[in-house]
Amino acid sequence: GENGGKGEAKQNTNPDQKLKVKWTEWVFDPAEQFYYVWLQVMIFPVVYNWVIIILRTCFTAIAFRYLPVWLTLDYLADLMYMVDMIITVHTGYLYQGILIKDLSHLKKRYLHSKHFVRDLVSLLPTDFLYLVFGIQTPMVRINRLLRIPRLDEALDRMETRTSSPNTFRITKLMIYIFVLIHWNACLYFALSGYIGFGSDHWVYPNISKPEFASMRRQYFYCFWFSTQIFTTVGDTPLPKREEEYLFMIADLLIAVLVFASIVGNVGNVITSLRDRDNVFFPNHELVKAYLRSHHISKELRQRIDNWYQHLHINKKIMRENEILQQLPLHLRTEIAVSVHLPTLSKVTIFQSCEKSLLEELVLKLTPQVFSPGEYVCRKGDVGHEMYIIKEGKLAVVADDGVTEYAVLTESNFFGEISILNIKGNKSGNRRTANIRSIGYSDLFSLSKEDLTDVLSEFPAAKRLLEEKGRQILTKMGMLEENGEEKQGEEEKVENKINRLERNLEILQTKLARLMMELESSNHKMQARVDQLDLEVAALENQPVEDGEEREK
Ligand code: PCG
Repeated sequence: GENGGKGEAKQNTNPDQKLKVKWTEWVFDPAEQFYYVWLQVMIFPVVYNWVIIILRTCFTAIAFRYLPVWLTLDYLADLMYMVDMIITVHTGYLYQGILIKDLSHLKKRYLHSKHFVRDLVSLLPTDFLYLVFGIQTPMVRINRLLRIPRLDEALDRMETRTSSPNTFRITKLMIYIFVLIHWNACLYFALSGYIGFGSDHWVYPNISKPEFASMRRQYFYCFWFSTQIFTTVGDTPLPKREEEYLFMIADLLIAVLVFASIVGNVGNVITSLRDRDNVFFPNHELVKAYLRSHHISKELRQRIDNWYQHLHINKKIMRENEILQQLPLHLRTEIAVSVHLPTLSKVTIFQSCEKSLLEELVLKLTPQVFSPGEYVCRKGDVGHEMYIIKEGKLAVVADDGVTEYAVLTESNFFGEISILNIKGNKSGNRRTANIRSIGYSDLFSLSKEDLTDVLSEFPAAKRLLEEKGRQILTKMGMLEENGEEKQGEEEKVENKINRLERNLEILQTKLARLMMELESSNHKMQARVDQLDLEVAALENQPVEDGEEREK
């Protein structure tokens, strides 16, 4: 009872006993490999019973010929059923995320569950009924079929673990259909025997004919017969008797379901494959339709097609952020770190950075692919992001579009100058150079906001980046030095004007908001005053009459 259970639980926590836990007291974690393997082992006895019991019931010749084999396998399966029950008792479960390992509790839970009843019934020694019906009735073991949920559990687990779930699903479906056809074949043979073998064209031919006597022929013929019905591809002989009609009607109804489930499942697989592609790669069809409807020039359409083609051929995954969205942040970080950190840590500037900075950065990277000849940024544009080169070559080109100042390659970065707000940068937030992709290039972009966010927490990295930017600027003579005070002055004034303009804008917005507020409170006041007026009038009405009378 309750007390006994608690007593046992206390004994378990006794340190002496803890050291040498008897194997009978072992509790398995259902997430463990052992449990998974056991579930797979249990597939065999369950499938064995599902296939063989009906076979022996209907094909009596097969049942008799291999009787010793069947009996051995029967009791082996029973043994496994028994072990399975023991393992079920010894399987812990999660309560508030913690594995319950208290054996007495687990026992009580199992004994009170529906599963226990089902498991027990499926193992009742109904074989004793052989004494009544004789050994030729394997049907008495029909209760063994009740262990099917174990098979479901095993297959479910396999489906979540397998690396090719679609193949697995189709295989599972085919096996189910095979078992169904097998049952039907057995029933067909039994019905034929009942009606009389060879008594008409529909039933199984006369088994005394040597051609149809062999057991293999008997089984294969029946299997072929029911395959024909269930796949609705072959011609089946017309039934002659009422029993045959009923059998065929039932079969054809089942065949509809079988056919529908095959079509449905295969359709699902195809859809899921297409969905996978759609998630991995942006949807080309939609874009194509859009371009067509807007009469985009052929040349541009060609470039876009090429871009898509490049993504597909080289398996570039653009939407990784979307795909991984469903994972919790820490897992996403881990994945991003293991996928992109190698690239990021090759970038010289980040090599000296702390790991935590890289981990923060890595989540904010957006992959981008540029086609040959495309400009990533143009001189004079406002900079919104910087880029890290994962793969490919890009040229820093002069305004003429031909002269190349420098070539940037793998694990370089660019575009940082215009977003860093380097003091004395004459071009402010404008790009200082044109960058053109030479071939296809794989870049990571990092937005200004994200970079500023991250760098504000890592001032050392910020200084490094700024230093490099300043070097480039000095080289190009675009850094405001003391010697160029006049120009600096101009710049300063310009900056000031810019700032003032921005302030003015902000003030204007504020003013507009205030005006709105004023207006609305005005309305409210007006309404209130009206209300008060009414109330005063209502109050005054009587006293005023009194007063008038008094005056009179
Ligand atoms: P940004 O934002 O001005 O955009 C163009 C980028 O080109 C610039 O930042 C630098 O990161 C990068 N770059 C690489 N080499 C050079 C160079 O020699 N001169 C200039 N101006 N930019 C360069």
